[in-house]
Amino acid sequence: MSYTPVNKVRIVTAASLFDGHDAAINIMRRIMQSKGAEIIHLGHNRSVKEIVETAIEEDVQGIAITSYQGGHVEFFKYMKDLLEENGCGHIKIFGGGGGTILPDEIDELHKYGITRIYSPDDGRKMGLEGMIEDVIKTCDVQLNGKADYKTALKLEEAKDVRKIAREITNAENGAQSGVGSQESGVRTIPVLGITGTGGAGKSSVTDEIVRRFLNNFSEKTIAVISVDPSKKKTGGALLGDRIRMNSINHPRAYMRSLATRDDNTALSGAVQEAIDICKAAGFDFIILESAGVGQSDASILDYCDVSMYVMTPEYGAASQLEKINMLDFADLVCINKFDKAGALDALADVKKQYKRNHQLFTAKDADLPIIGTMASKFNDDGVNHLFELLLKKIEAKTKTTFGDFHFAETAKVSQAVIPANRVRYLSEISENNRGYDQLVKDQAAIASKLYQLQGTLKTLQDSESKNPPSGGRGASPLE
Ligand code: B12
Ligand SMILES: Nc1nc2c(ncn2[C@@H]2O[C@H](COP(=O)(O)OP(=O)(O)OP(=O)(O)O)[C@@H](O)[C@H]2O)c(=O)[nH]1
Ligand SMILES: [Mg+2]
Repeated sequence: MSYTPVNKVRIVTAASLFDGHDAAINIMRRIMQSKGAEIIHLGHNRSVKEIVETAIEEDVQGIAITSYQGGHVEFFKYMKDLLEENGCGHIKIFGGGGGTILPDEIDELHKYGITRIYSPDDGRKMGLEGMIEDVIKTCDVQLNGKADYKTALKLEEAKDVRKIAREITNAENGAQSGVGSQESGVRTIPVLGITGTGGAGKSSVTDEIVRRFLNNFSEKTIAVISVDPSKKKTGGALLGDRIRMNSINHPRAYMRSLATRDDNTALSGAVQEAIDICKAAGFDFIILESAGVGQSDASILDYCDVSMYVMTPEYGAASQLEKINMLDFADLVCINKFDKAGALDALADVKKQYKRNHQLFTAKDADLPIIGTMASKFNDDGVNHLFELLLKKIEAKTKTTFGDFHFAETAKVSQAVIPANRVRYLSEISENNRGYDQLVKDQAAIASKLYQLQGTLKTLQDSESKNPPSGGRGASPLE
């Protein structure tokens, strides 16, 4: 009979540094999710430091890794060392790497304190499900309670993220955090709520905002609370937002992923407490990312001071825009993936709809808080413009400034590295060249025929001049 965990099991998964072999860990994490676990997946090529920092910030029970790159003994031992050094030896480490991890190396790693490395033999005996049940059973421990760590946090972090993480775990599991909803002192700590359709680029935009915030305000700290959906069928969740967050591994940044734990919402029931905990910890700015939402969801508004709706140019027909609730309320609308065809038309349509919703019929298009962005492009002008508007909105709505900020004069409009009308440029060139090649071939065939005819004509003329027809006018062979 399959094992049903008593506690919510949260596990960080990744493939090791310099390792692109991610098929095995993707299989393992999907089985874990199907057994009700919440998986914070980091993808491949992840360093020990990134993985340990994530495990501590996310307050997980376990880390599960595949490693095929050959450096597994050093990799797993360093992971154990780093967890112990930071007072987090309770986080269990699991791994596998098929035949690349030899039996005596597995013994060595187990003796060192790695919870379990699974060999191909284990796979044969236990089956994939058996191995995963073993991982989940071992991780099925209660994490609630006061975090009492024996050593100070050695990782470079502006705050003791272990304690913040544990308070959020307590809130998620229904225990009182005791933080309350008041802000620390009289400071206003702005909360930006980001919502939008699934896959529109909410996390990518969040990452770009975090990067600009950390680069521009060298003393300020930021917390990101990111929500992804739980599956109704299994209770498990893929908390995948961290894959997009390349700027979050920073001493002044904290990130926590939350599963909705309810199939009908875009947010977790612990969101308000998580925000209060981050405020009490003294972060200067908090971003809340919701799970992907449909047209009607606007629940994020209850939790934030400034809200942003992220969508893409592919929303369907213009009439679909009339149904989107957030176009009534969002302080900023971000049309991401502006590199896609039809982006400029989408921008014009959304602006038209926004004007109707807000009765702003005489407003200038340029003054509307609707920006086209390409979050996947480095230093995108659209995102720069979005960040500038965001700071202005925060100041206007919460009277908070983070410090001096000089806006660089940018084009304010996203320019794709390859503009939409040039996306097919290379195939157009090759189509053109192939067409030209064909034309040359056809012309050459015609020329060759003509040449043959000309040759025949000449031969006949030559033979005629050598043997003129005797008497009278002979018929020319060409007549
Ligand atoms: C599939 C594969 C690839 C695919 C990877 C696809 C992908 N996205 O993952 C491709 C073709 C891309 C590839 C590329 C390369 N590969 Co390759 N690859 C393999 C192969 C055939 C299978 C690995 C695998 O995924 N197995 C499936 C898993 C589920 O089974 P398993 O490995 O037996 O693991 C068992 C347990 O350990 C356990 N387990 C494993 N992980 C985990 C994790 C957890 C949490 C748990 C609970 C259990 C568990 O589950 C299994 C149960 O039986 C192996 C050879 C082999 N036959 O094992 C080589 C192998 C790993 N590759 C190898 C090499 C060298 C490469 C390349 C460098 C080749 C090259 N020169 O380009 C590149 C590197 C790619 C990169 N960027 O890192 C070598 C590594 C040698 C070494 N380290 O000493 C191997 C061993 C082949 C060989 N004999 O030379 N590879
Ligand atoms: N073409 C293009 N792709 C982008 C852009 N921004 C993000 N993406 C890609 O879109 C995909 C989804 O991005 P995410 O940032 O994970 O989107 P999300 O809205 O957070 O997704 P969920 O949280 O799962 O709803 C990823 O593959 C990104 O790399 C962009 O400007 N242009
Ligand atoms: Mg996301």
